[in-house]
Amino acid sequence: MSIDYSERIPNNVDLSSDKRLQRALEQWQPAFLDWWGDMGPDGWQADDVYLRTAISTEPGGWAQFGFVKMPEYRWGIFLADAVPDRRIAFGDHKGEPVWQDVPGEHRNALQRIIVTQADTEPASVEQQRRLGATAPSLYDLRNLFQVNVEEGRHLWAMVYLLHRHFGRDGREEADALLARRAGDPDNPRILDAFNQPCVDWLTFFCFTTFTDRDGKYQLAALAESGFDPLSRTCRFMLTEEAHHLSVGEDGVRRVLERAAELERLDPNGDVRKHGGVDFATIQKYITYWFSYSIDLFGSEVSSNAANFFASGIKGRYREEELDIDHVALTGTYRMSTPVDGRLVDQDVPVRNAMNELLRNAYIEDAEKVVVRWNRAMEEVGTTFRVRLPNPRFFRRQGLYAGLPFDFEGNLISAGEFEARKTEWLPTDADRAYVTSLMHGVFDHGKVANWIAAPKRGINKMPADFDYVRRDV
Ligand code: BYC
Ligand code: FE
Ligand code: FE
Repeated sequence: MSIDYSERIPNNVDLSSDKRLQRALEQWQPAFLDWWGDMGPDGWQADDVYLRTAISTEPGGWAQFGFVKMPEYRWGIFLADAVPDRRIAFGDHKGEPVWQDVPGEHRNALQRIIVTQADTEPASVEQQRRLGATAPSLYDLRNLFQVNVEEGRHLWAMVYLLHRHFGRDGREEADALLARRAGDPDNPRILDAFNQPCVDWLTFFCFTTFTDRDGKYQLAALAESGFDPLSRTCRFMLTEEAHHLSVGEDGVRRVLERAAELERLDPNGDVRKHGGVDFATIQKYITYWFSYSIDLFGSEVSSNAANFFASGIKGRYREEELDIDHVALTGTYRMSTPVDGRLVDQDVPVRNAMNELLRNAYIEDAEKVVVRWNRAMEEVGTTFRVRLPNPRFFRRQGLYAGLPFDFEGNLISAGEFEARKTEWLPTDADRAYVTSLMHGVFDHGKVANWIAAPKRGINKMPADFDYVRRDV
């Protein structure tokens, strides 16, 4: 379906046919723009940035590239096309027609999920707002801003659902989404990864690899939803998400490749001496963000998740297309559970293990990223290999929260964890070192010393294209 760009709020949901809704969203729009001005990218707001904008929801043909000033980006409301005669694919309502409106009995749960999803989008923009000043190249600067405007659009996607389907509560929640702040102790964002600082580019690349990847899996699970407007909006968001993941994966790969290059230059393989990020530090950043990101799947054993599944609100990854038991009332899932200082296998009803199943799908995908990074390391002739920690390591949510596990997932003493944690996690000194490397590089074709140049550009443009034109 094509998108109407003549409207104040571009959309493909026939917004003008519902004047009340249109007016309410047109009132929220200036508040969003104020938020973008206050909490969006710090600087560059008056500059031309080479951005893609969605022009239709057709697969493949939706992106239009051109120079845009960020505050003039056309944020809008885009749903993927409806699937005719779509049926609920799982849970207690399996086989029933999907809902176009919110069923009363599932209203609270749906609202909570939508608010939680929505909250992450502006949070990430806030976390990343000062990165522009230290971008390693104009190419990277542009990618940062592309991710930021699209996260802003994802907020619009959820706010539309809140306004359209949740009445006054929904409008209040939409306002609260512009009031919470990432990292603010008094009014923080909902999920903990979204309150962590993201002030250097190695963190940004780890965040887009691992935390945006949680977005991919959560959105995929919500794309299975029996609430059809949520499913359709998530399906379209997923098409945008792919770019965020590639920005992260490619970014980390370039930092690794540069480390390998500098390692070769030095007789002792000392990467830091040549101004690069050494492998040990890159590994620690990866470890940290992987652990924070797997926390985002919630508790291993969760009655919330069981209810979401039973009611048809949130499915598993590829629920509908996989040949699995879509009712899941009978199976059990074996979970390694800490009991009195040791790990014991316990069987839990499979519906209660839905968070863990989604996390497992995510981890499998993250392992593939690691395989690709390590293939690149092999190709450049270094012996270093990236590894993901055991999912029990360094957790704040769920069964393993706060317990001392080593990198391999063995339960150790609290004292041993304290003594060894600097082997696994970034120290203040590591962070200070990474921060010391961060200086903006904005000259044509130039790239910071600590990262390899990009292999190719955006939209078939050269890698050294001036993707951001400073208004000087
Ligand atoms: N931090 O049964 P539990 C994205 C809370 S990323 C803090 O364990 P449940 C993006 C939980 O809320 C995708 N609190 O979990 C990426 C609950 O609190 P209440 C975001 C946490 O409910 C990058 C309590 O612990 N989308 O799009 O089964 C850039 C016990 O709940 C955390 C979604 O998350 C945490 N990590 O599942 C931009 C999808 N984990 O209610 C964007 C929507 C749990 O008792 N959310 N808690 O006060 C959900 O489906 C679920 O809320 C969760 C948690 C999967 C997050
Ligand atoms: Fe997003
Ligand atoms: Fe994203």
